[in-house]
Amino acid sequence: TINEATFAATSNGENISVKGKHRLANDVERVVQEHLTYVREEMCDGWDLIHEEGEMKVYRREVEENGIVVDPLKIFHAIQGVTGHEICHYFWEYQHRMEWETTLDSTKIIEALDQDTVIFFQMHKRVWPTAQRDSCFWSHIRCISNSEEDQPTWLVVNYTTPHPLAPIKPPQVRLIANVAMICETIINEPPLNPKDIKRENIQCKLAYVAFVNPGGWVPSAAVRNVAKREYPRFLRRFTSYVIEQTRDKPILF
Ligand code: 14H
Repeated sequence: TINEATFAATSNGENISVKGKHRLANDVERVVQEHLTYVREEMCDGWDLIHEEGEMKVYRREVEENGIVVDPLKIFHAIQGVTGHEICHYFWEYQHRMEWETTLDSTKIIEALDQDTVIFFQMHKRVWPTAQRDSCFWSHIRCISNSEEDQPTWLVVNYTTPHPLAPIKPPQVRLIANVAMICETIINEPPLNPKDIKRENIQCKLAYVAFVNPGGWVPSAAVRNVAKREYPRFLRRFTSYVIEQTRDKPILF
C-alpha cells in the first residue's frame, strides 16, 4: 500500500518522506480489527439461520434499539472459481457497482482518503413505506497476509461517516452502517507449479457482516422481511457477477 506521503526537511536540506496518515486512518484501523475479531466468533445463542441456499447461509440476530430494528446479520458463502481478491475488488470498485447493485439509485465518490480508502455518497431506492434513505461512508479495501504459505485474507469495510459534502437534507433519512466483506482463497489440489493453478482449483470462502440502522423508525416486520429477501438476492447477484466478469481473465491472487 502506498499512502500519500508528506515531506519533511532534514537539517541538510534533504526531503524525507513520512508515512502519511489521513484523518480517518485510526478509525479505519480500529474497525478493520474489530471485524477480524468478530468474524471468528462462534455463531451461538441468539443467531437464527434465516436462509440457506447451496453453500450460502444467512444468519440474523433480532435486536431493537429504541424500537428500531438493527438486527446484526452474518452471511457465509463459498464461491467456486474466484479468489478473495477478485470478490473484494468488485465489491469495492465503484465502476462496477451499478452493474450488480439493485438497491441503489446512485453512487458517487466524494473524497479519496488514500489509494485504498474512499468516501461514498449513495442514494438508496425507496423500499420502505417511509422516507428515502441515503448513506455516506468510508470504504476501505485491504489485504492481510497470514503466513508465507497461505493465501492472504482480503477484506472491504464500509462504515458510516459524516461529510461536509453530504449534509443530511430532511425529509431524507441517513442509513447508519458498519458492513464488512471478508474473504479467504482456498486452493484445492495445488499443482506443483503455482502457474498451473486453474479456476477449477480455487474457491473463495466469504463472510459478509452487516450492522445497519435504518436511521429512523420503520415497521419491524417490514424491515425484517425486506432484509430476509434482499440480502440473499444481493449476494446471489453479486457473486454471479464476479464469476461472469472473471471467467476468461487471468486469476487475480
Ligand atoms: O453491501 C452492500 N452494498 C454496499 C455497496 O453499495 C453498500 C452497503 C451500505 C449499505 C448501507 C449504508 C452504507 C453502506 O455496504 C449490499 C447491500 C445489500 C443490501 C440489501 C438491502 C437490505 C435491506 C435491509 C434493511 C436495513 C435497514 C434499513
